[in-house]
Amino acid sequence: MKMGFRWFGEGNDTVTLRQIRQIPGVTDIVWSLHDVPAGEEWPMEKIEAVRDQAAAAGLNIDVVESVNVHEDIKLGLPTRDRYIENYKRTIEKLAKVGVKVICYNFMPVFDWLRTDLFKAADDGSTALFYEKSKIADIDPFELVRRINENSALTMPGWEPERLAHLKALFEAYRGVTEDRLWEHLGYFLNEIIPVAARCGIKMAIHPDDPPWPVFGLPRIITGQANLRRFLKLHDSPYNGITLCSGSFGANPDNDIIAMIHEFKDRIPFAHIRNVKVFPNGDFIETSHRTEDGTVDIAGIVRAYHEIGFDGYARPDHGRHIWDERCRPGYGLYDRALGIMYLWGLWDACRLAAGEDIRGKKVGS
Ligand code: CS2
Ligand code: MN
Repeated sequence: MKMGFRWFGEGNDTVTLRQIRQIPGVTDIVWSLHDVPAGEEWPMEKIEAVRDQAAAAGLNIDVVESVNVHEDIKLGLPTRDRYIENYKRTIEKLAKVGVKVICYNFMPVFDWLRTDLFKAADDGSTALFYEKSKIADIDPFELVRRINENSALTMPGWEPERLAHLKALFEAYRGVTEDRLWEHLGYFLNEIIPVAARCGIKMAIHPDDPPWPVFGLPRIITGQANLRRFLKLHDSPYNGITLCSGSFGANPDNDIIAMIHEFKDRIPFAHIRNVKVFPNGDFIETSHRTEDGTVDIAGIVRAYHEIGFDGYARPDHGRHIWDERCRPGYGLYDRALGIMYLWGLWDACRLAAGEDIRGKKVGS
Protein backbone atom coordinates (compact mmCIF):
# COMPACT_ATOMS: atom_id res chain seq x y z
CA MET A 1 0.00 0.00 0.00
CA LYS A 2 1.37 3.36 -1.04
CA MET A 3 0.15 6.41 0.87
CA GLY A 4 -0.80 9.75 -0.61
CA PHE A 5 -2.23 13.00 0.72
CA ARG A 6 -4.51 15.28 -1.23
CA TRP A 7 -2.98 18.64 -2.03
CA PHE A 8 -4.89 21.43 -3.77
CA GLY A 9 -1.90 23.35 -5.06
CA GLU A 10 0.19 26.38 -4.26
CA GLY A 11 -2.00 29.22 -2.95
CA ASN A 12 -5.08 27.01 -2.94
CA ASP A 13 -4.39 24.93 0.16
CA THR A 14 -3.65 25.70 3.81
CA VAL A 15 -1.40 22.62 4.00
CA THR A 16 2.15 22.85 2.66
CA LEU A 17 4.19 20.22 0.82
CA ARG A 18 6.76 20.37 3.60
CA GLN A 19 4.06 19.47 6.14
CA ILE A 20 2.85 16.61 3.96
CA ARG A 21 6.38 15.29 3.61
CA GLN A 22 6.63 15.10 7.42
CA ILE A 23 3.66 12.74 7.78
CA PRO A 24 5.15 9.26 8.23
CA GLY A 25 4.98 7.02 5.20
CA VAL A 26 3.55 9.53 2.76
CA THR A 27 5.25 9.27 -0.63
CA ASP A 28 2.75 10.97 -2.88
CA ILE A 29 0.58 14.00 -3.28
CA VAL A 30 -2.84 13.42 -4.80
CA TRP A 31 -3.26 16.47 -6.99
CA SER A 32 -5.11 18.26 -9.73
CA LEU A 33 -5.09 21.54 -11.64
CA HIS A 34 -8.02 23.10 -9.88
CA ASP A 35 -7.94 26.26 -11.98
CA VAL A 36 -8.45 24.47 -15.30
CA PRO A 37 -12.19 24.24 -16.08
CA ALA A 38 -13.68 20.80 -16.67
CA GLY A 39 -13.41 19.84 -20.33
CA GLU A 40 -10.27 21.80 -21.13
CA GLU A 41 -6.97 20.22 -22.03
CA TRP A 42 -4.44 20.64 -19.24
CA PRO A 43 -1.48 22.87 -20.15
CA MET A 44 1.86 21.05 -20.00
CA GLU A 45 3.60 23.94 -18.22
CA LYS A 46 1.13 23.79 -15.37
CA ILE A 47 1.52 20.01 -15.06
CA GLU A 48 5.28 20.37 -15.03
CA ALA A 49 5.10 23.11 -12.41
CA VAL A 50 3.34 20.77 -9.98
CA ARG A 51 5.77 17.98 -10.82
CA ASP A 52 8.69 20.28 -10.00
CA GLN A 53 7.16 21.58 -6.77
CA ALA A 54 6.49 18.03 -5.59
CA ALA A 55 9.95 16.82 -6.57
CA ALA A 56 11.55 19.69 -4.65
CA ALA A 57 9.64 18.53 -1.56
CA GLY A 58 10.59 14.88 -2.13
CA LEU A 59 7.09 13.75 -3.11
CA ASN A 60 5.75 11.79 -6.10
CA ILE A 61 2.78 12.77 -8.25
CA ASP A 62 1.52 9.31 -9.28
CA VAL A 63 -2.17 9.98 -8.55
CA VAL A 64 -4.31 12.74 -10.03
CA GLU A 65 -7.68 13.54 -8.46
CA SER A 66 -9.55 14.56 -10.42
CA VAL A 67 -9.57 15.18 -14.13
CA ASN A 68 -13.17 16.37 -14.12
CA VAL A 69 -15.60 15.21 -16.76
CA HIS A 70 -17.45 17.95 -18.65
CA GLU A 71 -21.22 17.96 -18.16
CA ASP A 72 -21.78 17.59 -21.93
CA ILE A 73 -20.16 14.15 -21.69
CA LYS A 74 -22.48 13.12 -18.87
CA LEU A 75 -25.41 14.58 -20.77
CA GLY A 76 -24.39 12.77 -23.95
CA LEU A 77 -24.54 15.94 -26.09
CA PRO A 78 -22.97 16.06 -29.56
CA THR A 79 -20.39 18.52 -28.22
CA ARG A 80 -19.03 15.77 -25.95
CA ASP A 81 -16.55 14.54 -28.56
CA ARG A 82 -14.54 17.73 -28.37
CA TYR A 83 -14.28 17.43 -24.58
CA ILE A 84 -13.42 13.74 -24.81
CA GLU A 85 -10.57 14.58 -27.20
CA ASN A 86 -9.27 17.09 -24.64
CA TYR A 87 -9.56 14.44 -21.95
CA LYS A 88 -7.47 12.04 -24.03
CA ARG A 89 -4.77 14.66 -24.62
CA THR A 90 -4.69 15.33 -20.87
CA ILE A 91 -4.23 11.62 -20.14
CA GLU A 92 -1.32 11.51 -22.59
CA LYS A 93 0.31 14.55 -21.02
CA LEU A 94 -0.07 13.15 -17.51
CA ALA A 95 1.59 9.92 -18.64
CA LYS A 96 4.61 11.95 -19.71
CA VAL A 97 5.25 13.07 -16.13
CA GLY A 98 4.76 9.56 -14.74
CA VAL A 99 1.16 9.65 -13.51
CA LYS A 100 -0.18 6.12 -12.87
CA VAL A 101 -3.77 6.64 -11.69
CA ILE A 102 -6.46 9.17 -12.58
CA CYS A 103 -9.47 9.48 -10.29
CA TYR A 104 -12.65 11.06 -11.65
CA ASN A 105 -16.37 10.89 -11.00
CA PHE A 106 -19.52 10.76 -13.09
CA MET A 107 -21.95 12.61 -10.82
CA PRO A 108 -24.32 14.99 -12.64
CA VAL A 109 -23.86 18.66 -11.67
CA PHE A 110 -22.67 18.21 -8.09
CA ASP A 111 -19.67 16.49 -6.63
CA TRP A 112 -19.97 15.61 -2.93
CA LEU A 113 -22.89 17.11 -1.10
CA ARG A 114 -23.34 18.15 2.54
CA THR A 115 -25.78 20.40 4.39
CA ASP A 116 -23.26 21.68 6.95
CA LEU A 117 -19.53 22.08 6.51
CA PHE A 118 -18.71 22.81 10.15
CA LYS A 119 -21.09 20.82 12.33
CA ALA A 120 -19.93 20.96 15.94
CA ALA A 121 -19.33 17.74 17.84
CA ASP A 122 -19.32 17.32 21.63
CA ASP A 123 -15.53 17.51 21.82
CA GLY A 124 -15.43 20.94 20.13
CA SER A 125 -14.26 19.68 16.76
CA THR A 126 -16.33 20.29 13.62
CA ALA A 127 -16.97 18.10 10.61
CA LEU A 128 -18.93 17.77 7.38
CA PHE A 129 -22.53 16.81 8.02
CA TYR A 130 -25.42 15.60 5.87
CA GLU A 131 -28.97 16.10 7.05
CA LYS A 132 -31.18 14.02 4.85
CA SER A 133 -34.44 15.91 5.40
CA LYS A 134 -32.77 19.22 4.57
CA ILE A 135 -31.72 18.01 1.15
CA ALA A 136 -35.23 16.79 0.53
CA ASP A 137 -36.60 20.31 1.16
CA ILE A 138 -33.90 22.72 0.13
CA ASP A 139 -33.72 24.56 -3.14
CA PRO A 140 -30.33 23.62 -4.67
CA PHE A 141 -29.66 27.28 -5.51
CA GLU A 142 -29.93 28.25 -1.85
CA LEU A 143 -27.54 25.44 -0.94
CA VAL A 144 -24.94 26.63 -3.42
CA ARG A 145 -25.20 30.19 -2.13
CA ARG A 146 -24.60 28.99 1.43
CA ILE A 147 -21.69 26.76 0.49
CA ASN A 148 -19.94 29.58 -1.34
CA GLU A 149 -20.52 31.95 1.55
CA ASN A 150 -18.87 29.49 3.90
CA SER A 151 -15.65 28.99 2.04
CA ALA A 152 -13.06 31.45 0.81
CA LEU A 153 -11.33 28.72 -1.18
CA THR A 154 -12.60 26.98 -4.27
CA MET A 155 -14.00 23.59 -3.41
CA PRO A 156 -13.68 20.67 -5.82
CA GLY A 157 -16.91 20.19 -7.67
CA TRP A 158 -18.22 23.54 -6.49
CA GLU A 159 -16.15 25.72 -8.78
CA PRO A 160 -17.97 29.01 -9.54
CA GLU A 161 -17.84 28.49 -13.31
CA ARG A 162 -19.47 25.10 -12.91
CA LEU A 163 -22.25 26.52 -10.78
CA ALA A 164 -22.91 29.70 -12.76
CA HIS A 165 -25.08 27.84 -15.23
CA LEU A 166 -26.90 25.76 -12.68
CA LYS A 167 -30.41 26.49 -13.90
CA ALA A 168 -29.61 25.57 -17.49
CA LEU A 169 -27.90 22.42 -16.27
CA PHE A 170 -30.91 21.26 -14.32
CA GLU A 171 -33.00 21.81 -17.46
CA ALA A 172 -30.54 19.83 -19.55
CA TYR A 173 -30.67 16.86 -17.19
CA ARG A 174 -34.43 16.56 -17.53
CA GLY A 175 -34.99 13.24 -19.23
CA VAL A 176 -31.52 11.89 -18.46
CA THR A 177 -32.52 8.70 -16.70
CA GLU A 178 -30.13 6.34 -14.94
CA ASP A 179 -30.05 4.16 -18.04
CA ARG A 180 -29.13 7.10 -20.22
CA LEU A 181 -26.38 8.07 -17.79
CA TRP A 182 -25.02 4.51 -17.97
CA GLU A 183 -24.98 4.78 -21.77
CA HIS A 184 -23.10 8.06 -21.63
CA LEU A 185 -20.60 6.60 -19.20
CA GLY A 186 -20.08 3.58 -21.49
CA TYR A 187 -19.48 5.87 -24.46
CA PHE A 188 -16.90 7.85 -22.47
CA LEU A 189 -15.11 4.71 -21.27
CA ASN A 190 -14.93 3.18 -24.74
CA GLU A 191 -13.20 6.34 -25.91
CA ILE A 192 -10.75 6.97 -23.09
CA ILE A 193 -9.81 3.55 -21.67
CA PRO A 194 -7.84 2.46 -24.77
CA VAL A 195 -5.84 5.70 -24.53
CA ALA A 196 -5.25 5.22 -20.79
CA ALA A 197 -4.18 1.60 -21.43
CA ARG A 198 -1.70 2.71 -24.06
CA CYS A 199 -0.32 5.26 -21.58
CA GLY A 200 -0.14 2.79 -18.68
CA ILE A 201 -2.59 4.89 -16.64
CA LYS A 202 -5.37 3.29 -14.60
CA MET A 203 -8.64 5.23 -14.59
CA ALA A 204 -10.43 5.00 -11.23
CA ILE A 205 -14.02 6.19 -10.89
CA HIS A 206 -15.01 7.70 -7.53
CA PRO A 207 -18.39 6.64 -6.12
CA ASP A 208 -21.22 9.11 -5.83
CA ASP A 209 -21.21 10.94 -2.54
CA PRO A 210 -23.73 10.40 -1.04
CA PRO A 211 -24.53 7.20 -2.92
CA TRP A 212 -28.12 7.98 -3.87
CA PRO A 213 -29.89 10.39 -6.27
CA VAL A 214 -30.10 14.04 -5.14
CA PHE A 215 -32.41 16.83 -6.33
CA GLY A 216 -33.89 14.43 -8.85
CA LEU A 217 -30.54 14.01 -10.60
CA PRO A 218 -29.55 10.41 -11.38
CA ARG A 219 -26.59 8.82 -9.62
CA ILE A 220 -25.26 5.41 -10.60
CA ILE A 221 -21.99 4.59 -8.82
CA THR A 222 -23.74 3.80 -5.59
CA GLY A 223 -23.11 0.19 -4.52
CA GLN A 224 -21.72 -3.27 -5.21
CA ALA A 225 -24.14 -4.36 -7.95
CA ASN A 226 -23.61 -1.11 -9.84
CA LEU A 227 -19.83 -1.42 -9.52
CA ARG A 228 -20.12 -4.85 -11.13
CA ARG A 229 -22.11 -3.33 -13.96
CA PHE A 230 -19.56 -0.53 -14.26
CA LEU A 231 -16.58 -2.87 -14.54
CA LYS A 232 -18.33 -4.92 -17.23
CA LEU A 233 -19.18 -1.78 -19.19
CA HIS A 234 -15.58 -1.75 -20.33
CA ASP A 235 -13.68 -4.80 -19.18
CA SER A 236 -10.06 -3.76 -18.82
CA PRO A 237 -7.58 -3.53 -15.95
CA TYR A 238 -7.30 0.15 -16.87
CA ASN A 239 -10.96 0.69 -16.08
CA GLY A 240 -10.99 0.66 -12.29
CA ILE A 241 -12.47 2.04 -9.11
CA THR A 242 -11.50 4.55 -6.44
CA LEU A 243 -12.97 2.61 -3.56
CA CYS A 244 -14.10 5.34 -1.16
CA SER A 245 -15.18 3.80 2.14
CA GLY A 246 -16.77 7.03 3.33
CA SER A 247 -18.92 7.60 0.25
CA PHE A 248 -20.18 4.03 0.09
CA GLY A 249 -20.32 3.89 3.89
CA ALA A 250 -23.01 6.59 4.05
CA ASN A 251 -25.38 3.81 3.02
CA PRO A 252 -25.08 1.10 5.71
CA ASP A 253 -26.36 -1.50 3.21
CA ASN A 254 -23.04 -1.27 1.39
CA ASP A 255 -20.62 -4.03 2.42
CA ILE A 256 -17.28 -2.45 1.65
CA ILE A 257 -15.22 -5.45 2.74
CA ALA A 258 -17.15 -7.62 0.28
CA MET A 259 -16.46 -5.03 -2.45
CA ILE A 260 -12.72 -5.16 -1.75
CA HIS A 261 -12.70 -8.94 -2.10
CA GLU A 262 -14.89 -9.02 -5.20
CA PHE A 263 -13.16 -6.23 -7.11
CA LYS A 264 -9.63 -6.76 -5.82
CA ASP A 265 -7.90 -6.55 -9.22
CA ARG A 266 -9.71 -3.39 -10.20
CA ILE A 267 -8.97 -1.06 -7.27
CA PRO A 268 -5.93 1.09 -8.08
CA PHE A 269 -6.89 3.71 -5.50
CA ALA A 270 -8.44 3.52 -2.02
CA HIS A 271 -10.01 6.41 -0.15
CA ILE A 272 -10.22 5.40 3.50
CA ARG A 273 -12.39 7.38 5.89
CA ASN A 274 -15.18 6.87 8.40
CA VAL A 275 -18.70 8.30 8.76
CA LYS A 276 -21.26 7.92 11.50
CA VAL A 277 -24.69 7.16 10.10
CA PHE A 278 -27.76 7.89 12.22
CA PRO A 279 -30.99 5.86 12.12
CA ASN A 280 -32.79 8.66 10.23
CA GLY A 281 -30.20 8.57 7.44
CA ASP A 282 -28.21 11.66 8.48
CA PHE A 283 -24.46 11.21 8.66
CA ILE A 284 -21.45 13.06 10.05
CA GLU A 285 -17.81 12.52 9.21
CA THR A 286 -15.72 11.27 12.13
CA SER A 287 -12.12 10.43 12.87
CA HIS A 288 -10.80 7.48 10.88
CA ARG A 289 -10.97 5.24 13.95
CA THR A 290 -13.40 2.33 13.64
CA GLU A 291 -15.03 2.91 17.01
CA ASP A 292 -15.90 6.53 16.20
CA GLY A 293 -18.11 5.79 13.22
CA THR A 294 -20.24 3.24 11.42
CA VAL A 295 -17.65 2.04 8.91
CA ASP A 296 -15.38 -0.85 9.91
CA ILE A 297 -12.08 0.79 8.99
CA ALA A 298 -10.04 -1.89 10.77
CA GLY A 299 -11.84 -4.62 8.83
CA ILE A 300 -11.35 -2.68 5.61
CA VAL A 301 -7.61 -2.35 6.12
CA ARG A 302 -7.45 -6.05 6.95
CA ALA A 303 -9.29 -6.81 3.69
CA TYR A 304 -6.79 -4.72 1.75
CA HIS A 305 -3.97 -6.60 3.40
CA GLU A 306 -5.62 -9.92 2.59
CA ILE A 307 -5.84 -9.11 -1.12
CA GLY A 308 -2.20 -8.01 -1.14
CA PHE A 309 -3.17 -4.44 -2.02
CA ASP A 310 -0.23 -2.62 -3.57
CA GLY A 311 -2.13 0.35 -4.99
CA TYR A 312 -2.44 3.87 -3.66
CA ALA A 313 -4.44 4.92 -0.61
CA ARG A 314 -5.19 8.24 0.99
CA PRO A 315 -7.03 9.31 4.09
CA ASP A 316 -10.13 11.10 2.93
CA HIS A 317 -11.98 13.97 4.58
CA GLY A 318 -11.00 14.70 8.15
CA ARG A 319 -12.60 16.68 10.97
CA HIS A 320 -11.42 20.19 11.81
CA ILE A 321 -9.53 19.85 15.10
CA TRP A 322 -7.07 21.76 17.28
CA ASP A 323 -8.54 25.04 16.01
CA GLU A 324 -7.16 24.51 12.56
CA ARG A 325 -8.48 26.87 9.91
CA CYS A 326 -8.60 24.96 6.69
CA ARG A 327 -10.52 23.95 3.63
CA PRO A 328 -13.64 22.02 4.75
CA GLY A 329 -12.72 18.35 5.23
CA TYR A 330 -9.13 18.87 4.18
CA GLY A 331 -7.14 20.03 7.17
CA LEU A 332 -3.74 18.69 8.10
CA TYR A 333 -4.20 17.34 11.60
CA ASP A 334 -7.07 14.91 11.45
CA ARG A 335 -5.99 13.46 8.13
CA ALA A 336 -2.45 13.00 9.45
CA LEU A 337 -3.86 11.21 12.49
CA GLY A 338 -5.90 9.10 10.09
CA ILE A 339 -2.77 8.06 8.25
CA MET A 340 -1.07 6.95 11.44
CA TYR A 341 -4.15 4.91 12.34
CA LEU A 342 -4.12 3.29 8.90
CA TRP A 343 -0.43 2.46 9.15
CA GLY A 344 -0.94 1.06 12.64
CA LEU A 345 -3.65 -1.25 11.38
CA TRP A 346 -1.58 -2.18 8.35
CA ASP A 347 1.45 -3.12 10.46
CA ALA A 348 -0.75 -5.11 12.84
CA CYS A 349 -2.08 -7.07 9.85
CA ARG A 350 1.42 -7.74 8.67
CA LEU A 351 2.49 -8.95 12.10
CA ALA A 352 -0.60 -11.18 12.38
CA ALA A 353 0.27 -12.69 8.99
CA GLY A 354 3.76 -13.50 10.23
CA GLU A 355 5.37 -10.82 8.13
CA ASP A 356 8.22 -8.77 9.44
CA ILE A 357 6.81 -5.24 9.51
CA ARG A 358 9.93 -4.11 7.73
CA GLY A 359 8.77 -6.21 4.79
CA LYS A 360 10.48 -9.58 5.08
CA LYS A 361 8.76 -12.81 6.09
CA VAL A 362 9.81 -13.71 9.63
CA GLY A 363 12.44 -16.44 9.49
CA SER A 364 13.20 -15.95 5.79
C1 CS2 B 1 -14.22 12.98 -1.88
C2 CS2 B 1 -14.60 13.64 -3.21
O1 CS2 B 1 -16.49 12.76 -1.37
C3 CS2 B 1 -15.41 12.24 -1.29
O2 CS2 B 1 -15.24 11.16 -0.74
O3 CS2 B 1 -13.14 12.12 -1.93
O4 CS2 B 1 -14.43 15.00 -3.05
C4 CS2 B 1 -13.75 13.20 -4.36
O5 CS2 B 1 -12.57 13.86 -4.29
C5 CS2 B 1 -14.27 13.44 -5.75
O6 CS2 B 1 -15.61 13.15 -5.87
C6 CS2 B 1 -13.50 12.62 -6.77
O7 CS2 B 1 -13.71 13.00 -8.05
MN1 MN C 1 -13.57 9.91 -1.37
